[in-house]
Amino acid sequence: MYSQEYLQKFYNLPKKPSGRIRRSGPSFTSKVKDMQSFFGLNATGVLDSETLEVMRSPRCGVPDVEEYSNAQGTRWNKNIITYSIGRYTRDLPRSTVDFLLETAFRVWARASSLTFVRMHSHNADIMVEFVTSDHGDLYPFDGPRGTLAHAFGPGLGVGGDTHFDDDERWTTGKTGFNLHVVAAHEFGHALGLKHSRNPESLMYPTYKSSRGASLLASEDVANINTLYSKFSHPWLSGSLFPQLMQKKCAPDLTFDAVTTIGEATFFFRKRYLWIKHNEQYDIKEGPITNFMPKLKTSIDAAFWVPRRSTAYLIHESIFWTVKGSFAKGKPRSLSHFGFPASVQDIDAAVHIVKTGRTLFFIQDNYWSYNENRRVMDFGYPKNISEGFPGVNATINAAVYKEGLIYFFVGPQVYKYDYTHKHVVGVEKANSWLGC
Ligand SMILES: [Ca+2]
Ligand SMILES: [Ca+2]
Ligand SMILES: [Ca+2]
Ligand SMILES: [Zn+2]
Ligand SMILES: [Zn+2]
Repeated sequence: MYSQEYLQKFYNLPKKPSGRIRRSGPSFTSKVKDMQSFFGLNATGVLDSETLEVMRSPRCGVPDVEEYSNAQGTRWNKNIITYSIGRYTRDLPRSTVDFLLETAFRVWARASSLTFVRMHSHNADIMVEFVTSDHGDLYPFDGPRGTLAHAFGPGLGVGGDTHFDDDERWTTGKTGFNLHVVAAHEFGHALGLKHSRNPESLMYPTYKSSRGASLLASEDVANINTLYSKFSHPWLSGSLFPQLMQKKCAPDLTFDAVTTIGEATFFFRKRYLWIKHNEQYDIKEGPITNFMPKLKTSIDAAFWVPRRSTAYLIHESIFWTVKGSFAKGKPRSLSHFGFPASVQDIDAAVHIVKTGRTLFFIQDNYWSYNENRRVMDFGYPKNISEGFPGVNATINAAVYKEGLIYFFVGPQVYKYDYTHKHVVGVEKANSWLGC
């Protein structure tokens, strides 16, 4: 009896262990009415053909009404949300899946102050997986059609996780099911949005293959901004931090710290942050606390160890660890790396993937930390001008990309070939921000 199962799944019709519920019974009829009024049908409580047609439409697996027992959080308490893709579908090439999911996140990023950073980590906030039937949560999929996907609301563990039924045929177009459209809907749930009764809304429960180019209705834009309003533009809510607003294209702009984190690059200056998504032109910016509420200080140096999916953000003699998600605990002391107590300040830090070393720059000197053995290398500190011929200045920030180290010195960046030990180019620091 499909309608009973439908109402149990999506309208909280109680399951009777003794067997079937009478279709003429009061609880069943009232749930049919709930469903009919949700979809704008005549709320007769009778399973007419129109009602059955809606019930047979492919749809999202998230219920249309709240389960009262479910007291999970309704939003993330941060503006940087990380995601990671676990099991892929075979319906599309991996790179296509990557692109469709990334652009589905971008639908929400464009409409809000949220930003999404892709990681390759099991600790990411939103784990995306293609799975079939029973897959480890309490909501097994149902083969072709019916339920297409579901997502958990914000929270720890399974919170935010998004599952696609891989018994569907996932596509980029109007045949099968369009992965971009379904993913954008599910990510709405992963951010804390509920189903909408408005057929124009992206959060309408049943599948629609064609939608406007932006996917979002004005209702969706309003809802995401209501949910995350506290983080949207706090510096506009008064003139509390006008000094935090930065002009990224000022000719003398310098950075305190630069690092990749997942597939994005983070630029820190005082208590301000720019986040540039690699391969994308959109840049998110704002006070650091906007993105990471715990970080109420500036960042002196930062580095990323891809193998551990971990970023280290250093302020004076302490550092924070960002592992997978941006909601991690307390800062630790720099002595963790084996520095003598006299080291209280780091100018710049960079992790070299090729050698497994993290280099710390302090005035004229640098230190080398072995990340594999987790000890400081013997014989350091050394002089920067000896280790890096051509670099004779205090380094503000450093980042490693594709075999090159980029040294930020004042408003300039020295592109450094670490293998051949020489500077191969100089560019303006803020050219990285599209200036
Ligand atoms: Ca999660
Ligand atoms: Ca299905
Ligand atoms: Ca610095
Ligand atoms: Zn949904
Ligand atoms: Zn699931």
